[in-house]
Amino acid sequence: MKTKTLAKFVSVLLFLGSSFYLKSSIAAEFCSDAYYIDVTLVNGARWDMCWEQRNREGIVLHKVHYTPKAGQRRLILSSASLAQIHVPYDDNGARYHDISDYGLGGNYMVDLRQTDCPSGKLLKQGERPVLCEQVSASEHGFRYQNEQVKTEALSIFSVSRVGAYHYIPLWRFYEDGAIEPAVGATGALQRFNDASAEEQGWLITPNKVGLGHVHNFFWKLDFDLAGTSRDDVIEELNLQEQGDRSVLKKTRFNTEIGRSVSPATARRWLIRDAEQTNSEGQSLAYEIRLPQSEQQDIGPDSEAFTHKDIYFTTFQECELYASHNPSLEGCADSLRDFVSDESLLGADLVVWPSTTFYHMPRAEDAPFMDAHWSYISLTPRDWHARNPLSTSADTSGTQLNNPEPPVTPPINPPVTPPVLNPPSQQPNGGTGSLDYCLLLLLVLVSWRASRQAIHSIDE
Ligand SMILES: [Ca+2]
Ligand SMILES: [Ca+2]
Ligand SMILES: [Ca+2]
Ligand SMILES: [Cu+2]
Repeated sequence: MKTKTLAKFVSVLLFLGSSFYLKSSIAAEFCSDAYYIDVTLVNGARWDMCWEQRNREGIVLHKVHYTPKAGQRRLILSSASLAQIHVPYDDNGARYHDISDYGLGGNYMVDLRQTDCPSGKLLKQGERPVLCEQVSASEHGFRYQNEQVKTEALSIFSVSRVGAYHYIPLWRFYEDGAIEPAVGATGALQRFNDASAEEQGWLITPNKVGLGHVHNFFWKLDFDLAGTSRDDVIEELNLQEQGDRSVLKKTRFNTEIGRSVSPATARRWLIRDAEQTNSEGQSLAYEIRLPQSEQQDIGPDSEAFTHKDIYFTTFQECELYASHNPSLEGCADSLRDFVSDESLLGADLVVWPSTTFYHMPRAEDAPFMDAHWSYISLTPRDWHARNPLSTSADTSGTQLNNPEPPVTPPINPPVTPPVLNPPSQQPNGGTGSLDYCLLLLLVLVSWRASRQAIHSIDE
């Protein structure tokens, strides 16, 4: 009896020891424990990564790994950070390059309080709490008949004060592998003029114009899909009209290039591992979309890096910022010249997406303005062979040729007398009826709620 208890005790000790060893050995793989984030979400998906604080970029993430529920742990991003916040003003009185010329880290980084990070964990750089790690409900779940799943997302954010602005770089990591890099901008307006400048902004009090400006956000994403850096390829997808059909065109880029959004062709980009596949033989890929393409900043020739929305380059150690990059030892000054005709084949690729927010001040921006959010979208495409959140058998599309819709006998339209004056109340069920209004209201409310869920950060 005694030996049995002792053996049990020893085996428990061994188990605890080995799991501790395993965990710390993974952390020690790329960084020390203090800079290692390792979170398993409610349905079993896990995200782990290292972080670093730099004077210019602020928080830089390294070795971002995703493990789907009961799936394989794979590297997605070797490093990820913001690479510029470019803020040209309508009156041309200032054209800020906030990251390269000021910075998001060092003295610009704001120390966080626990109240800034409700039910989250503050991560410290030395003694300074600079990063908040939170887990919250996400809208990436699903429902089908009786099956329903609620999901969570891991959020990581910091706050930097640059001039009158507070920037909130935020990374959201979802249970299905999606990543949403975002930046919130709040604080106070930076520049004003009198009423004579009304065409370069907005009168926010009788003789005070808040000057209009653009925030161009650039990210530097070094994808090394599945841990291999030299077998990733870039493709652009465009949906083109051909008669009554739409055709999906895929174009592979073999040399460095800058590209722009194209809402009319639903343009998006894929970074795809040319070697490694999921269990169904499909290439592991991430899809990159720039959903906030309602506005673009195409600046003067001196700011040619604004002329494209996304750039694909080969990795160069000295290429750090989208603009005002230190041109030491022959390194180029901006994204425009990072694109230097180098071959993307067999190279370590870097993706530089951007998004634009035109900030037209309003009376409500004083004394402090609400956080306005800019974001891009990175979604797994065939990273899994099926939705990792469901265990149900897949019975969809078993008949690949979609059956013809059942033929219904033609109905002779009922003869109705012409109505001279439109009825004051619409018949039930038609557009404009109460049912329709209720439905629209419901859709609007749930859309607002889901948007708020993404971006609710208590400042
Ligand atoms: Ca790869
Ligand atoms: Ca290059
Ligand atoms: Ca790469
Ligand atoms: Cu602004």
